[in-house]
Amino acid sequence: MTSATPTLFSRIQAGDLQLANRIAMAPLTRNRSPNAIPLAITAKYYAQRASAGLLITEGTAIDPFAQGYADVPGLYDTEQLDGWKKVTEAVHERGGKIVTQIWHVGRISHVDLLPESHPPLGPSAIQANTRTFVIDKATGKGHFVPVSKPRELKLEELPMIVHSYVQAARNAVETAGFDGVEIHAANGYLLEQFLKDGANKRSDDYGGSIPNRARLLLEVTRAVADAIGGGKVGIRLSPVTPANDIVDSHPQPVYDYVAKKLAPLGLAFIHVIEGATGGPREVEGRPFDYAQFKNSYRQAGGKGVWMVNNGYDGDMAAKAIASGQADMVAFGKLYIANPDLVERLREKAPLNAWDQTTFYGGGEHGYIDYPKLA
Ligand code: 8OZ
Repeated sequence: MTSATPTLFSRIQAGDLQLANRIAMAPLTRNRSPNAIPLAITAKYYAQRASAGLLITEGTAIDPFAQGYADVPGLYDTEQLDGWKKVTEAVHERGGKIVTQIWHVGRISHVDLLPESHPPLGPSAIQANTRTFVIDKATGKGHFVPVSKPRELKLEELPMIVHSYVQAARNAVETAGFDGVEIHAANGYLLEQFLKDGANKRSDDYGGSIPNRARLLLEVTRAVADAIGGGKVGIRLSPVTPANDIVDSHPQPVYDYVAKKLAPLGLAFIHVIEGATGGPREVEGRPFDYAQFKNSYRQAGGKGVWMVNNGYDGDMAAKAIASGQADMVAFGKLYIANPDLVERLREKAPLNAWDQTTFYGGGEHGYIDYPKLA
């Protein structure tokens, strides 16, 4: 049997997940979960977007030390999981599929966001030159502040970090009803901080060589895959993003190594941010060969769906799928503004413009009030 060239609207199997099309909603931080609990408007927001082949939730903290921004949801206590259960039920009622992004921010946090004003946790005690979002308790207004100086995680604390990812993944699938998880290993957060030599200056088994720096990321991914099944697990990677002050001196061999080691884990998808997250697709001084990265994965036997992201429009996405450069495309800002993005792309209908002022924090406006096509 011959199969026709796939389009954005062709079905696809991603590990255990049967997806109706190749359009994903990218993970998008929205800061609308006070006390880390997803609200009813969050269920409505995701349900409105359920025609996506796959919804990937906003980054969701795996434990209290994983929190780095105000009003980000969690996966570590009952009320949070009850809130998420309503989200997954609403999405499933509309025939959608939803995974949650499991997230530890590492050094990108602020003492005001952490238990007992604890410093953020990082591979090394190096403060990032970036900011996080806090909400002033007195006025209720959000604003950006520099992140705090982290403390170096001790070698004997690392198994606890792995355990925390595993527990969050189990909670997500077994209690909250998610179809799987995406491990957040991108955008300058904990797993990428260990991976990249700009943030990791350790001299133990988790620093120095590429295998050492990749160790935590791979231990977490293996443990999560063992716990819930690799076919329910994706991972997000950003080889050259400058987001959150992250850099590696030689990203290509780092990511080719990671690709080879991920290949045997039977993952559902590999989600790659091409370029600077939410910004230019080319980053000055940081060349990277994405085709080589993908080949490294395929040549090592990796069968997961290759999902790409960053600045795609409908035409670029269609070309990426038709050419085989990618199996799926994740859209971020377009999904904030277009709940029915699948239908709009299919009909080549005009797209709503997004309103940047309502991305982070606030309520229904800019969240669940973008119109669908008539
Ligand atoms: C924007 C604002 C806060 C967090 C990421 C989780 O970049 C984020 C994030 C994005 O992955």
